[in-house]
Amino acid sequence: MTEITAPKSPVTAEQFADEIREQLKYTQNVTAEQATPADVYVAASKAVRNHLADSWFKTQADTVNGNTKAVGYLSAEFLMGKQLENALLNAGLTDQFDKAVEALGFKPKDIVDAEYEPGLGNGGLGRLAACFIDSLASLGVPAFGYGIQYKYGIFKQKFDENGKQVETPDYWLANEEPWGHTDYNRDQKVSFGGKVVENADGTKTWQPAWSVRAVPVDYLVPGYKSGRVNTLRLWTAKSYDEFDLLAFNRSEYMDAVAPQVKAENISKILYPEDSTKVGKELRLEQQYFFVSASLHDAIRVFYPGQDKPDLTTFPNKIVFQLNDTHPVIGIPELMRILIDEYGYDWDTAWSITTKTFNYTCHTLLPEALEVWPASLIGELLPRHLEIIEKINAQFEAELKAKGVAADTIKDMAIYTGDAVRMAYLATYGGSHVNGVAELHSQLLKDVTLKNFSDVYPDKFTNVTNGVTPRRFVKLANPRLSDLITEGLGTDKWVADLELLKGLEPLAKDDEFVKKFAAVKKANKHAFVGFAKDHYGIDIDENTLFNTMVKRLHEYKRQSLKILAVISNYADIKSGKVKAEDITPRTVFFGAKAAPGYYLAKMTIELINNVSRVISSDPAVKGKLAVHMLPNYNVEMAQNLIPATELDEQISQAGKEASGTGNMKFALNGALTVGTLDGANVEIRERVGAENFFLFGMTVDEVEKKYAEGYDPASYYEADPRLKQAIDLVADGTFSNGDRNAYSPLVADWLTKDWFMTLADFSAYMGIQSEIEALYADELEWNRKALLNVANSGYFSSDRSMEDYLERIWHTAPLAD
Ligand code: B1N
Repeated sequence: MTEITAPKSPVTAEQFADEIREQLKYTQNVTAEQATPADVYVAASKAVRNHLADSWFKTQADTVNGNTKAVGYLSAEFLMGKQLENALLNAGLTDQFDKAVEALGFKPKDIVDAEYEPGLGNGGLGRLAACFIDSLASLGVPAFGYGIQYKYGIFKQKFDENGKQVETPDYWLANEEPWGHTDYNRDQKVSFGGKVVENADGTKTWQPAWSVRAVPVDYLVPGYKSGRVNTLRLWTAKSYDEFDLLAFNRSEYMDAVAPQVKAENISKILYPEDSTKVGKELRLEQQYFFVSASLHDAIRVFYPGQDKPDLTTFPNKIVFQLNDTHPVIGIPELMRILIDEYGYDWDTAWSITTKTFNYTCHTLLPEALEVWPASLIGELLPRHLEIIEKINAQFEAELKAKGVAADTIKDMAIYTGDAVRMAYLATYGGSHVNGVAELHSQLLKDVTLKNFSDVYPDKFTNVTNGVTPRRFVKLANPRLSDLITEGLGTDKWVADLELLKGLEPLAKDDEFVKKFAAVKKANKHAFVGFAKDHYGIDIDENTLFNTMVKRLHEYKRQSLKILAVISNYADIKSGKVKAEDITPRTVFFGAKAAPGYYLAKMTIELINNVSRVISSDPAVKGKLAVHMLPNYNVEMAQNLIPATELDEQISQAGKEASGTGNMKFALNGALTVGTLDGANVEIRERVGAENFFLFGMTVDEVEKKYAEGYDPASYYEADPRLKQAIDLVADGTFSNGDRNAYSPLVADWLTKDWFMTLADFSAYMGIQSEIEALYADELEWNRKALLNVANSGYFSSDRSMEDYLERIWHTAPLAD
């Protein structure tokens, strides 16, 4: 039946329309006349995929045969965002698509919108992985992303009538998903449980109790105009035992499918925790599942058809990056593969393994570093626990030989007897450890991993995060993109973001600054339409658009922002600020809270109720509005960031490892109000202190205050505005008179306030007058915003990848 012909390249719009028609007819089985936008979306996606196929095959062949080492990015999360528009851009097919779709009688936007966003990540860490693989393909570096194709992604967030977060399952595969190709013939077996037996010759054999079938689903990762297409290989778990016939015959139907359910559970759901402690058996199963399958897959790819490959060359073929501790079980797994499956001795295996892995740490919160109970590893992966014990013994001997003191050695234990510390295992078992912004990497060396940095100083390095300019400027902000291209006289900046520096002189040109201001205005207008369509809300576009979007966490301090909003509200309502002194503002929040994170969920409820009270109060109409937008995701980011004028990056100093939203906002011409935390520090350095609203305690000041003994209530007593804001939360103003509604939150602020929201409140309020004074001068505001764009080219993920290539991976793009 199928009669798809090979795509012609370069393709005309007419040919592309024919290809879509062909897909409609032969794979969707509808005529162009019957087709809906959803049909055309699938058909067009498949047509694009076909266009990429030859480049994909060639990239694979060059990856295996070339003399450039590949990169394996091991990550439990890849938060890809919608694929079609990005694939069209990178493949150079956008114009043909637009015309072809119009010729078929559709609007391109309706087709692109028909895609359902895959939410296979929680936030920054997952989105970073997606930006990195885009950049690697764009640079022409051979790379594999390896992860899990979760059946359910990050939950969909709704709010109930009381403003509480309600999570609903994200069944993103409900309809045909044209991008992933399930490759049943490249499956891997992954085993669990059982016991280890010692053979007569002293070797060990693991006799597992059960196995699952890891089936890869391949996604193409097209580089931007690079002609290269890499692979994102996401594993899905299937059962070997379709069902248990014996049980079935006894008509115990539920029991009969039990093995299948158990196996398929492994890739069923993404853990919705973000930088918090998880530690669940299923999570360890997930981690081992994708890492074991990926390592075996790499051996299959690089040593095709070889029963006895020379794996001493493995580190020359591929280098694996461990995206946080989630894939760190890969270290003992590679040891096991080398020793038990391929017969290498311990020392050879260790030498191969340490050369193969590197570790990126994404946090500073000690509780977020994964620690697994040894009993759990012993039950699920008994052979790995033995290997970990042996790694630990070798490590201790090495430390002893280096003269490290006995208690320090104890503090540094990878295996404590009860638990396995995955960050320590990763640090010892790999070649390099990096943090994700300069300040973060420094704090890793000075605090979190200090002992390790003392003993192995050369392992430690920094690579500051970045974001892909393709998705977050070119696609998200077409108006700004056109203006940049006009200003620079070239569109080469899309692949070479440092070229934005060329805009700097234009900040002196008032006419250009006005054009820049007009772009922001148009983006605001467009977002008003988007918000009306998606959330049914009315937004006044003649207000300062002020945004705080990110996961909800105490350390990120959404509390600080909402207390400031409450204080503004009170001041406007009481007439304390005169009407002519008010800068009308619309404050946008977007944030998902982990379902079990009590205070985070209560903060969402508070924001929703502050929003409700403010929007129904005529006294502040046109002056202040607050919106908690539901279900913050990549699509919302692409629409909201270009429309934002003021971005909030107000975490407690020393807690946000990097942040990547901060980079996206600066690149899209928002000014930042922020603390000296994470990559804010580097953004401020680059865009200029005069173009950044800095406030709040530094890391050192925070440390000092903790040491002195922090008393939040003293700040409440000392600042009447803070007292008033907290009192309004406590007295039921935002809970229909119910004084208990937020008492846990209020009690936490006044007695614990672990992240010192109260201590930074006065400084945060203080900076607002500066913000508002500047905003009153439209030209000056936009000049500064343009300087943010001009000086943020460094924050391209292309630059991050170049840093990894040079400092960690020691590899290079494929030759043409
Ligand atoms: O990783 C981002 C950084 O920009 C952010 O500052 C950082 O908070 C974020 C457990 C995490 N750190 N740790 C996680 C995610 C999921 C999970 O299950 C931890 N995410 C970050 C990119 O470097």
